[in-house]
Amino acid sequence: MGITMTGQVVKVISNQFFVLVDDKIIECKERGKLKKLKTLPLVGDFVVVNTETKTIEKILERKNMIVRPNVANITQAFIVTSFKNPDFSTNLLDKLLVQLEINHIKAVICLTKRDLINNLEYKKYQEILKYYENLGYPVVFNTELSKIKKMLENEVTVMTGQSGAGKSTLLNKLFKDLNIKTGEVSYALGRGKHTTRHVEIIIHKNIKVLDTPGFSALSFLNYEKEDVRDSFKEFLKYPCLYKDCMHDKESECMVKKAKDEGKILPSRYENYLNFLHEFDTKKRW
Ligand SMILES: Nc1nc2c(ncn2[C@@H]2O[C@H](COP(=O)(O)OP(=O)(O)OP(=O)(O)O)[C@@H](O)[C@H]2O)c(=O)[nH]1
Ligand SMILES: [Mg+2]
Ligand SMILES: [Zn+2]
Repeated sequence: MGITMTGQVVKVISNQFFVLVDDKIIECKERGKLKKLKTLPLVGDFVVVNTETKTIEKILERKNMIVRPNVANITQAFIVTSFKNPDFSTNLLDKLLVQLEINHIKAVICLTKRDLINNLEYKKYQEILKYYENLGYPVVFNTELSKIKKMLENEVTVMTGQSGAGKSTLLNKLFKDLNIKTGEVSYALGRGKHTTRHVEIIIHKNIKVLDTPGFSALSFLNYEKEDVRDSFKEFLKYPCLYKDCMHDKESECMVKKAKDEGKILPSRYENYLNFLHEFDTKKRW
């Protein structure tokens, strides 16, 4: 019957699951048992595998899980955000931050392509970036390699952000002479651009990083409006008369007052309202 061992899923390609057991990658299938339960293994999942039949027998309890990218058991996310190509978007940034807040995952804002904007353009962003930093989100540039490496130590970090933002480029710079144990990183070369096709864990000493395919849109699980509201951490500093205030059409709203007084970044409040109103049109977010 073979033996069962515990390992971590490091790559999934359609229904092939690459599981790291000790120092070896075992290519596994699952026997349909898990599919019936509608819980297929995700990259990052700890699973019990039968090393002889090469089947996944069981998924161990997840610490957390997010969608787009579809990964489990992460401790930190790097939101890779370019100033240009693709353009900086506070909307995407805030959407990702909400998702991470709801799942209690630490977020780091990692900026790329500073070289594509001039100092004058950069000035516009400085205030915005300071605001996020004050909220407790560290801000780093993709050129600060040793600082980034330190931040990755002893964490399971997912690189997330728009397609083309520079996630894979950063990882290549970080691990130049890395002999990746998890097998080769797969990139498709197209028009001078690397495009990641699937999520994969890169393991290097005490660092685990997940490279992920970028996205151009985001979808979320069924969250509650209230969870989205409470993910905007700064709103909590301005308690409203009514505890269930959604800071929308209500009068005597302290959040709106703070926004009018310039204490809340306008784009943060605007993005919040956009997200809130998406609930009304889509009934889910
Ligand atoms: N000028 C400039 N170009 C960069 C920088 N970082 C990445 N690039 C370029 O941006 C393009 C896209 O980078 P990738 O690393 O493939 O982007 P990605 O986020 O992995 O994209 P997906 O895999 O599609 O999600 C490449 O041509 C890189 O050379 C940067 O800091 N400055
Ligand atoms: Mg990539
Ligand atoms: Zn309010």
